[in-house]
Amino acid sequence: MSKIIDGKAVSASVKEAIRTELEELKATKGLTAGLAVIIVGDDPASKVYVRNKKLACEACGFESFEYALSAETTQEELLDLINKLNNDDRVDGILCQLPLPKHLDEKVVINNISPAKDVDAFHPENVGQIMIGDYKFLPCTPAGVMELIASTGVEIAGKECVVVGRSNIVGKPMAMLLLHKSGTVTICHSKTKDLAEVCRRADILVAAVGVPNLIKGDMIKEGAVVIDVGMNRLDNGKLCGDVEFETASEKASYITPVPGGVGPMTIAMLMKNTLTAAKSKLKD
Ligand code: BQF
Repeated sequence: MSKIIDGKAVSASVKEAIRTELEELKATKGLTAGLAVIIVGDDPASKVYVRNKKLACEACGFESFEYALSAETTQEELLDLINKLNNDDRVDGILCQLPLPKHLDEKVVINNISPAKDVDAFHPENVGQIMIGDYKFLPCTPAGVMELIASTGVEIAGKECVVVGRSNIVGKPMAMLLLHKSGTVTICHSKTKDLAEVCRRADILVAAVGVPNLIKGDMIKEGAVVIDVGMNRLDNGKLCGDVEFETASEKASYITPVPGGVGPMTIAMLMKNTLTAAKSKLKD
C-alpha cells in the first residue's frame, strides 16, 4: 500500500510561506505585488481555474486583476490589453488562461507577454532559460511536481524517471527538470512501442497525457513514486487522473490523488512565480 501525497497540504504550506515573505517585504521595502489573469470566453473549466488563482492571490496577499473578455474578442484587442498590462507597474505577473478560442493565436499572445511578467513561463525566452537551467520562472505544473517529489524525501539523482506525455506545458519541461536533478529520463508518447514495459522501469513515473486511467497497476514497479498530472472530466462530471488510482496505489510507494494532488501545487507555484516577479522590482 502506498502513501498518498497530500498536494493540498503541501500547497497550503507553500502559500503560507509566500504570504509571510510578502508581508515582510511590504512592511520593510514597501513592495507591492499583483497578478493579472486574462480569460477569453466562458469555458467552465477555465473559469474554475481562474477562480482558484484569484482565491490563491487573496490567500497570499497579492492584488489580483481579472480581465474576463468575451469569446468574440479580437486578437488586436487582446494584444492591446497585454501591452497595457506589460506597462502597468501594479501588475507583476500576467497570464492568459489557455486554451483560447480558435480565432486567437496562442503563440502570438504568449510572445507578447513581457518575459519578466510571464509567470506561466510559456514565453520562448523563458522556455529557453529552462533548457539551459538558468531560470527566473519555472512552469507551474512541472515545478509543482518537483515540490511533491521533494516532499516524499525520495532522491531523483540516478533514478529511472519516466514522463508520459510530451506537451510544451507539462511533459517536455517536466523531463528537463528531472534531468537537471540528474534523473535518467525517458519521455513516452502516443507512438511509444510498449508503454507498459517502459513505465515498469520507472522509479519515478509522471503521467501527463490526458487519457483517463491509462496507467494501471500492472504498469508500475513495486515502490515507484507515481505522480498523476491528469485532469480529465468524465461524463458523470467527476474528475479523473491518467492513473488508475485503485490498482496503482497497490504498487506505488507514494502516489498523488486527483483531485488534491498536482492541481493545488500548480496554483501554489504560480504564486511563487508572482512573488519572484514582484521581488525583481527591488533589484533595479
Ligand atoms: C485540485 C489546467 C488542464 C488545462 C489547463 C486544484 C486546479 C485543479 C485541480 C487548478 C489546470 C489544472 C489549471 C485542483 C489550474 C490545475 O484540487 O485537484 C487546482 O486550478 N489548476 C489551469 O489553469 O489550466 C489548465 C489543466
